[in-house]
Amino acid sequence: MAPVHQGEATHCPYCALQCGMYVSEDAGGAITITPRHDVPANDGALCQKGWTAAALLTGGARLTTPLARASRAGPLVPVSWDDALDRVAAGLRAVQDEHGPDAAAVFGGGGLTNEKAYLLGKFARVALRTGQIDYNGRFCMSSAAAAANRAFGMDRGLPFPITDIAGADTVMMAGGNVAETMPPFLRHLRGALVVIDPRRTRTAGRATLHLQPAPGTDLALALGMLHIAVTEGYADQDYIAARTSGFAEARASVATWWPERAERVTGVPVARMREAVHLLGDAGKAMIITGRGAEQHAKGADTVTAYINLALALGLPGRPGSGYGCLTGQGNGQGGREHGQKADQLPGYRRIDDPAARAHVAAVWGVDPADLPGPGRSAYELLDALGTEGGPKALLVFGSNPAVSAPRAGHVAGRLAALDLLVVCDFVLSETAAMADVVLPTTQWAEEHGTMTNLEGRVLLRRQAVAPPSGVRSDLAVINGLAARLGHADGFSADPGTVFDELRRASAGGVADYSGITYERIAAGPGLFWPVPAEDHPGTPRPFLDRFPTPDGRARFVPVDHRPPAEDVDEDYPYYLTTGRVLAHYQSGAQTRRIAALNEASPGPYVELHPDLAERLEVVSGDLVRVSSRRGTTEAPARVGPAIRRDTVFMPFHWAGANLLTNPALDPLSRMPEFKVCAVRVERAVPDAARAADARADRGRA
Ligand SMILES: Nc1nc2c(c(=O)[nH]1)N[C@H]1C(S)=C(S)[C@@H](COP(=O)(O)OP(=O)(O)OC[C@H]3O[C@@H](n4cnc5c(=O)[nH]c(N)nc54)[C@H](O)[C@@H]3O)O[C@H]1N2
Ligand SMILES: Nc1nc2c(c(=O)[nH]1)N[C@H]1C(S)=C(S)[C@@H](COP(=O)(O)OP(=O)(O)OC[C@H]3O[C@@H](n4cnc5c(=O)[nH]c(N)nc54)[C@H](O)[C@@H]3O)O[C@H]1N2
Ligand code: SF4
Ligand SMILES: [Mo]
Repeated sequence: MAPVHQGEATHCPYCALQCGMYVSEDAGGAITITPRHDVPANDGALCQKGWTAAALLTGGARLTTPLARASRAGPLVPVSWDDALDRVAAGLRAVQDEHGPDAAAVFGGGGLTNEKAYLLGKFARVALRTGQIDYNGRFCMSSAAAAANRAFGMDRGLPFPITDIAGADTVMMAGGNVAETMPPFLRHLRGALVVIDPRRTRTAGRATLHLQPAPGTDLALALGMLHIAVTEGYADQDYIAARTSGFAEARASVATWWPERAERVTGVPVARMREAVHLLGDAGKAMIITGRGAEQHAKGADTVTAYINLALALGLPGRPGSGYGCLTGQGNGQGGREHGQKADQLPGYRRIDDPAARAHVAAVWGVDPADLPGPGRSAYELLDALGTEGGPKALLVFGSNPAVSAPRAGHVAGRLAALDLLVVCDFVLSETAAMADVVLPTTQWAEEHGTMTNLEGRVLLRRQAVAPPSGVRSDLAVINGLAARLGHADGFSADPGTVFDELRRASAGGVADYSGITYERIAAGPGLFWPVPAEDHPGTPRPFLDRFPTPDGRARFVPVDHRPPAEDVDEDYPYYLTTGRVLAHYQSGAQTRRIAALNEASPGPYVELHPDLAERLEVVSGDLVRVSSRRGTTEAPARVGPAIRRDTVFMPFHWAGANLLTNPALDPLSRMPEFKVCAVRVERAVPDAARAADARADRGRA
């Protein structure tokens, strides 16, 4: 039977699983989404965000005309594209003339295609000649990336196909809640599952074993588990001798981390730690996977390193069917960190401070290597510097909503307001776009071609399936239009295929080598695993099988030690706040809060707390509670239940509120902020109506 034509084969707009889907449009303009079976990550499944993704293509929330303000205090009003782009170019030129090239800054996103991320990085370095570019992936992957680079010489989220996970006898998931963040991932979890999370999440509910540490204590937990593995003879001496360096130092670093000490720090009973080590160590094939829960800490890179040390001691990385990996988050979180929108990076996962890398990329770009700027500020440091003496005075945002998603967001909103010029490219009026001087309306996923690199490092083709509304332009066309106005009529094509061909050349010879990938090659099947150094190269599904891409070919143990959270609990702020995600909403919620079905599923923020704490506060589910940290205060309804530790409260960050509280303390290596733990005070809040009634009663008595 001939296959039924189901529309264009493309991929979901949201997370790094990049589920395959068909998108079709009928004569009346109605758009239908159906899952694909030829993409191993989802194999016919989608989550509710994927199913409802078409709602934003057609709905009234869509921006379809450029907007600008007549004055800083005036409202955003429709303007023509020429007017909008002229204003942006003039504003950029004005701040750079007065304060130098670094007065203009760029903030990118891990949702952008490889082509966009590449062209944005080139635009910053060549057209603006600014070093001030970073992106939201700094808030996402940076700790795992830094740790993987340090240990393996390469950061590819999963250095094996996702389908390998199904063959593992044991998977340890540290700080990942895939049942909500990538539901089709669950189908790949077939063996024993060990979940490490301060909350008994939906993922933990499926686990063989759930370890429930205090937020910010994974490092001690991993050190304790390595201590157990070593003392109980689970260290794989043959593997350690053949494939690694530095084991003696790592072993010495856990000598004093006897499990009882780790129990005192984490709250996880010694017996549970032992059980976890046995499940991993006795398995024929085993994997350790970290998510944001373990990584988004001021010690995130060392925490991931401690989990990698455990994996190396057990002989997992590079062994078929076993390994260490991290859950890349955003749709193109992987590719977005490879091609140059990161402050310290050039395309192909090259370092911007490496003279050979600068020479190679400068030659592709046709510029003098000496003219390429050096490394710039990391994401939070960049946002924190906006509008300050010596900091950027103009900011272009492509694919992020930092007014909601950045740590200490109240302060960040103040910095955004202090700019001379804020420009946001988006297809909805996000909270950040609503603050902008100029808003540029862009095309979306299903309206454009481009490549995405999923959590496995598989480079996929995202195909155009529907026509964009008139009035919008692609991000590439926006960059092209701005570059032309800044004197670069050439070198910034608006055609994704042309940009991809240049990206291939720029990445050639780098760690993330895409030079052998063509649209034709990835159009036929479910993508190619990088590196792909030649057009006849089959791609690299498992890059660590024979050697690690370090100078000596060995993976490196790096000794690390535990330290408390940057802000620990005390008398004034006696509880830990941790933050994360719910199934129905995506990130800052800019997209999903505009979709009715998702709002119905998850209508608003909440504070999850333990029944013991609820009793102390005299609140029941649904009562408003006030949560305060040293940085801000927010209120949300309580959700009371025994799934969370007594000393911890949880808030999703999809609504403004959670990030008014979070601590921007940064990891020294990755510059990751401490989203996953800060100290808070929790009180019963008096609803406005009750407060007003009390005030009336008081007046009545007076
Ligand atoms: N529905 C939905 N799916 C998404 C996204 C989304 O916004 N919504 N975003 C995508 C992106 S960009 C990302 S990065 C991924 C993130 O995917 P995950 O890492 O799975 O998501 P989070 O909910 O941020 O964090 C996971 C868990 O970490 C736990 N946690 C908190 N503190 C700690 C700690 O100190 N230690 C440990 N071990 N665990 C802790 C939280 O309780 C939470 O359950 O999801 C992707 N998928
Ligand atoms: N408290 C707390 N805060 C967190 C986290 C946490 O766990 N806790 N997680 C952090 C993590 S892991 C991440 S990844 C960040 C994400 O947070 P953000 O960076 O704010 O990500 P999004 O909400 O996805 O914002 C993307 C914006 O870009 C738009 N957009 C999407 N695709 C495109 C495109 O192709 N072009 C253009 N021009 N625009 C586009 C969307 O409409 C949306 O407005 O949040 C971080 N913040
Ligand atoms: S799991 Fe991720 S990629 Fe798959 S449908 Fe949901 S949001 Fe989209
Ligand atoms: Mo993320």
